[in-house]
Amino acid sequence: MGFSSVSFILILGALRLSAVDMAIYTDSLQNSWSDWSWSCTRDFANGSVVHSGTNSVAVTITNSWGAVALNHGDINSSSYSNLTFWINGGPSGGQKLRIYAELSSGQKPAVAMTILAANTWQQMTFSLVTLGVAYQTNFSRFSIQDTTGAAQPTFYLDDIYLTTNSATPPTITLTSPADGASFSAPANISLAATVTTNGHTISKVQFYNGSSLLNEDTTPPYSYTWSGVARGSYSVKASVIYDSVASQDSAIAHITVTGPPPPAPGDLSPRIAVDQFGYMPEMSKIAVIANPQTGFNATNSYTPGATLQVRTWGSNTVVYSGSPVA
Ligand SMILES: [Ca+2]
Repeated sequence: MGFSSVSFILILGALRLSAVDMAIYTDSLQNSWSDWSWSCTRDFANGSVVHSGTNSVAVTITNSWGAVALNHGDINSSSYSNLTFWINGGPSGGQKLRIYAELSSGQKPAVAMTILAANTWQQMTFSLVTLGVAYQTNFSRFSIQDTTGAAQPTFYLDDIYLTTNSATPPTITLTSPADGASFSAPANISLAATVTTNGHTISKVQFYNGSSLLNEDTTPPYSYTWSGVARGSYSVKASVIYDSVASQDSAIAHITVTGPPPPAPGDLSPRIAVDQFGYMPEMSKIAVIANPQTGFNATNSYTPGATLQVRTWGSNTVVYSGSPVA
């Protein structure tokens, strides 16, 4: 067991170290990216205006809303932070373009691009968060599109990459309650967490009891008072949601709420006790809920509450709980 655990950690470490940028275009399309452009002419082996190497992509928009679009099978974008490329406005310059990305499940809003300068290479970098495709399993396409509704002069693209997500994720610390803390029932438990953003955009902090969401807080200080907690053992944690969709959990605090046990069955009212009758203790028993109208006990009645429980007499353990049905 120990050997397996160590091996697993080493494999994870190797994977992290091997993370690299993904080339989309260098001197040709790379890594199975393919041309899904429309309403434009494009030459993926243009040799006349090149940023690096021997070739660039020459693009001429020929009709309104034409676009150079590059497509790939579903990519898990969690490994990447930015889409970056070099672009040159060619002899004319002045092209007005926008960029938008797509998941295989749908298109994301477009982002305007700076108007291209003539005969000048400039690097444009768009974060996957801005493009709406960060931390997704099905990032599949991006398009650089005309925004004028008309043909546009030739421009050039080169060195198109998805760059590795090397950013440190945020950290979150559950500052309250402490692990191992004990409370008296009914408890009002203060949950609080601090977040180190590490440059990320924080959406909110969520507080959980096990897998059940208790509450969430969008502004620091992140806190919530969990009220009226009954006796029992609980595992609570905080989770930070960042960059719209990514999350990071705090350590779990294991807490105990102590208090007197629920009253013995004899203290409950109204109640029905099913006697063992002193024989056949393994047999199933039937409890009769009655509201006699005549006879010796006509003055007695029973109205069931919202919940009926069956308890073991000695330990008072609830072995069955249900709601009465008319
Ligand atoms: Ca090149």
